[in-house]
Amino acid sequence: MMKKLSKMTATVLFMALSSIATTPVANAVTTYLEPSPYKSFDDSPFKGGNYSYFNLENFEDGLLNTPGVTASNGVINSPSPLNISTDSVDSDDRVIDGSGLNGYSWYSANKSTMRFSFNASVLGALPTNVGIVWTDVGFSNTGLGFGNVNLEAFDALGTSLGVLGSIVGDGDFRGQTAEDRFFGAINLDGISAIEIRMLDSTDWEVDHLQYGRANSQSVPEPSFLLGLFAVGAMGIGLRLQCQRKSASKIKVLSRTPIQY
Ligand SMILES: [Ca+2]
Ligand SMILES: [Ca+2]
Ligand SMILES: [Ca+2]
Ligand SMILES: [Ca+2]
Repeated sequence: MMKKLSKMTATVLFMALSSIATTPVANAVTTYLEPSPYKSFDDSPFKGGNYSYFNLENFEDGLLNTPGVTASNGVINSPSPLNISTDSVDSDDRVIDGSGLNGYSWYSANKSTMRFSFNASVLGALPTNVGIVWTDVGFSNTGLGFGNVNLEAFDALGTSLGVLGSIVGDGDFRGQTAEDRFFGAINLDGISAIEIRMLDSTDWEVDHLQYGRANSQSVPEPSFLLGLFAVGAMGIGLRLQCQRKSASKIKVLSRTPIQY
């Protein structure tokens, strides 16, 4: 009888450990990157990372057509002699000269919110790193050319992963680029959507939507597994409790290189 119970306990423990070792850790910490100046993809905090895929939509073909993403709102803003408000990322017109007038951007078109949703089936898995460059605001309740930007990311179930907010703008609705800012979020469990909002305006632009899946192991360390054998099943409960507690953890980083 005693032998039978021990065998059963060992089997349960083995199954629990197998499950933990092969399932990504749930509720990873979300890191929001503090808005940073951006004149070309060279300024992206995501550049140089190790990804299983990475897509950059700069709208220069006049389309939102990178794989696995759809937008709730927005239209293409094209360069033209008559359109003095187009505000692309500076480098997209092939010269970093303080102007984005001759590139393409994505315009809010009378909306305060733009939601970009990612399709895990098309992409293979949800992106872990998502960023977008805010490039301009025109009319705003805060004042012409100024406003408040919020970035909110959502997990695979559509639950909010927190909000990053910042006042932006240079007081001008034309194509200057010094005020352009990168907003980004990282969550190793995957991001199903982002919303970028200007609740004080419906007249604003973004560019360089970028999203990739980082190649990073998110399974427990071998030392953790060894410790678990020592303390038995009670250790599993404690570990899972710790993971649940970390769900609400959000970090905001200033612009630092991301290492994977
Ligand atoms: Ca495109
Ligand atoms: Ca330029
Ligand atoms: Ca562009
Ligand atoms: Ca700008």
